[in-house]
Amino acid sequence: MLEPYSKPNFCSKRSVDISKDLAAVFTRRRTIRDFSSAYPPEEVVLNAIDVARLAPSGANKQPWSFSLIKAPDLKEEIRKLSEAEEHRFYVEKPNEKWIKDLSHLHTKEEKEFLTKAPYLIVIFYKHFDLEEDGEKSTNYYAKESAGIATGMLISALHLSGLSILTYTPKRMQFLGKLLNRPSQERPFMLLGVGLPEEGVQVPVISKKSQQDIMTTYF
Ligand code: IYR
Repeated sequence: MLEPYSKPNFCSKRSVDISKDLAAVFTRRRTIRDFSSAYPPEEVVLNAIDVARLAPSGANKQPWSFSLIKAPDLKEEIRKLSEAEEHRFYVEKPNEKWIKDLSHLHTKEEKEFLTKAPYLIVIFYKHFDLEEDGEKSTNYYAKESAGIATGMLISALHLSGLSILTYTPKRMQFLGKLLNRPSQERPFMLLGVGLPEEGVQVPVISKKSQQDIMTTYF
């Protein structure tokens, strides 16, 4: 079935202005590792997840789920299991090259943000859905789709004035178990969400220029 498309308003000059403004706004997006314990309104986070839900996906299967966590005991548990995983990553089975590549970011095995950030969001992807009769219904490009939805979520949070930390412990199956997710859901990423701690500092990094990352075929 088809229906008329209610298209967004388009005006050349305005579009150019908006695209310029967005580039400036996103230049100021930075990963924050130290969160203030202040709670921004829950509604902002819920609205951002409402934006993510609208992302395009393979065959419109929407192969994702979002767990929004505020409960302190659950955050404690996530931190405990994450730090055990990070201990393995940094100390027990260190990959020296990987750790060297991270050194400029000042990451470490302690993950205070998991208990300090007011909200944690875990994004899951699903290669299939389970119908009520137990039949499997295949999803397509599940990881790519979850990636697009996560990008839209991060953008919506940033445009709403919140900061985030993208977190992916090397093995993160424990998140599905802890959050009681059905077995077809695989953790994709965890986001710490909130406001930056007063006086927070971020690593000096540079981004590749458009010239570095784009080839034109006009
Ligand atoms: N999971 C570890 C290591 C880590 C890996 C990547 I790739 C990063 O961009 C940052 C950190 C940690 O969170 O410390």
